[in-house]
Amino acid sequence: MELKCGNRSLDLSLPRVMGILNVTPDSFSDGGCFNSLDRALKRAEQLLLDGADILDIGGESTRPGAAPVSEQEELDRVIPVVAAIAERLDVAISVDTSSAQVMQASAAAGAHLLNDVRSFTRHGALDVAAASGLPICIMHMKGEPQVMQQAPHYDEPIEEAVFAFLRQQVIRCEAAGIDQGRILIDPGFGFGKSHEHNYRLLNRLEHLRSLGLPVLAGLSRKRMIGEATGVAGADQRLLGSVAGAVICAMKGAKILRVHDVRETAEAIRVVRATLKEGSEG
Ligand code: 8Y7
Repeated sequence: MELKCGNRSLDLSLPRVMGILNVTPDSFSDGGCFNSLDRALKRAEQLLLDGADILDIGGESTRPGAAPVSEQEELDRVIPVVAAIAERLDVAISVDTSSAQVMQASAAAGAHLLNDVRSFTRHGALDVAAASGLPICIMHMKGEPQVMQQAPHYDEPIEEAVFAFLRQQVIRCEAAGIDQGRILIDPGFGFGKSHEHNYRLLNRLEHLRSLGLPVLAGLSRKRMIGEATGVAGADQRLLGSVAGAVICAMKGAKILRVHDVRETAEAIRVVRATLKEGSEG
């Protein structure tokens, strides 16, 4: 299970850790501490030392209720960081964006993976993604971030809705010239989902594997974690988040998108050792 990522390749036979590198001033989880290029690079280096296999760089906050940023602002935040990391560090770079312009500039600056919570539905995004030749991650989301958590409702069981959505998106990607070997799928924890939806999806995560594509999952520090542990505050969700990552990895997720890389990587090493001795590895 090798994912070709431009000039790199990523072995996905066992789960990998993707570290989140936010370059937004309003990002809730790093308090906007890493805005300047220098600080972003330092943070990237640390994430690498901590055990990240991939860095996910994002300049637009997609948390519920977040304000959108202009395309120019996003370019200014993201591209210098992508270019600097591509030049200096030995790590796969993912860019979290919905903008075709940002995707194109990121690919040119040396990115290895395109991660779009809107599944390449914005104008031009799918074509740019196809032309980039890079792998992409498509994710289930219902509604837009500003409104998605207002009473999310599904007429069918959530796992069926997510499965059908992702299958449709895979067909759409293939029609645009992106073959399946370049597609990752993600259930989109927290994106237009209630507590029950999120946990039912987590409980049935292995069902997504029947689409035959590597699964990426992110539940790091999300509300669903705080709701289950009863611990308040996004900065108090470490243990719950690590537990969530371990569950996802045991259920077959190949990439875990997380804030707390050192702790998650340590836990995932136990999962890797376990899976290695089974039929899964
Ligand atoms: C996810 C994501 C976010 C996720 C993928 C947060 C950008 C919200 N969550 N991308 N992005 N999957 N693929 O709390 O779950 O980190 S932003």
